[in-house]
Amino acid sequence: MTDLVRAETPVVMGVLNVTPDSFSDGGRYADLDAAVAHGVRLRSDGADLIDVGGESTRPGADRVDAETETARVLPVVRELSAAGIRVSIDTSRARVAEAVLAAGAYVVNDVSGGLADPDMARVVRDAGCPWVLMHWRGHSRGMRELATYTDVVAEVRDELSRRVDAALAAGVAADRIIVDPGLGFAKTAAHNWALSARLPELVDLGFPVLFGASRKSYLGRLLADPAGEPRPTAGREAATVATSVLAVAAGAWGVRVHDVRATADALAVWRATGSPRLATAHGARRATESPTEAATGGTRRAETATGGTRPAEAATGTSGGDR
Ligand code: PMM
Repeated sequence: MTDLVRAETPVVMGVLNVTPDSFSDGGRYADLDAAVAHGVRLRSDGADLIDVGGESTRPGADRVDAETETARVLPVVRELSAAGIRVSIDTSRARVAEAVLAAGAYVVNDVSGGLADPDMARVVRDAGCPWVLMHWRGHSRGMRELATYTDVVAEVRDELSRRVDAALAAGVAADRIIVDPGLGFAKTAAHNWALSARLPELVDLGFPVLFGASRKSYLGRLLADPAGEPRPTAGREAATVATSVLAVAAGAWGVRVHDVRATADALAVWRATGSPRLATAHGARRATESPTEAATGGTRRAETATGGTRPAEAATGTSGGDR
């Protein structure tokens, strides 16, 4: 099998949450057959990797214990892997990762970037598997209070760089590491837009960058109705596709999405057009325009309709409970 970390074409990771409470697909794939069938479908829609998660990370979510998490994900990973489908395990627990790697998982997707469980680096090093180190500042319950930055892009970059150093010091090979800005994790909508706009600064770290905007609440806020009501998750697909293609054009290695077909189709168009790259963030944006201003541009229509400021607030506010 080809090494996905070195893939030359953008990697599409399809989301498969076997949880009762994830913000977009929670409760839909709790049954094993339904979960496996959905994973197979995501694969045939064009996913390179199926990201199986057994614990919701939505803001404010309570944790489940390791046994419950393992019981949710293990049979799904086993069946998908046996069918020759590459699976990543979305966990921040070493015990869960170890059990699921033994059942055939290919990648560990750790939303805590190795911070939540000190044993994770050993498990990953011994398995020799790719490890997604996502930017994280704390568990879901308290993450809203941790969304304070002076320069979010510089700080995310520095904090990710420290996680990479810790992984390397623990013996993880450099060519197994993937980084991720962690959109919506201790980030407001304005922080997410800044990270999108200045993604090349994270690409400059020299590691593949995974980008996970799919259906997140900042897209719902951008597309708020004239009364300022965020667009529900089901209506955020076109915005997801747009942010994902822009991320790839800015140098992202891969994207993590719920609707694989839509993003895979859009990336096929991007490739057929010669895989155009955006100019660097610094050159591409007008010097006077902040990422937040750029983000609120999409709500101008709604602002005109209401004459108020609520849509702009919606575009810059803290991520809500649906992430
Ligand atoms: N987002 C969620 C979960 N896991 N993993 C990575 N690497 N990056 C992300 O942005 C990310 C993630 C959010 O929850 P969801 O599974 O309901 O989309």
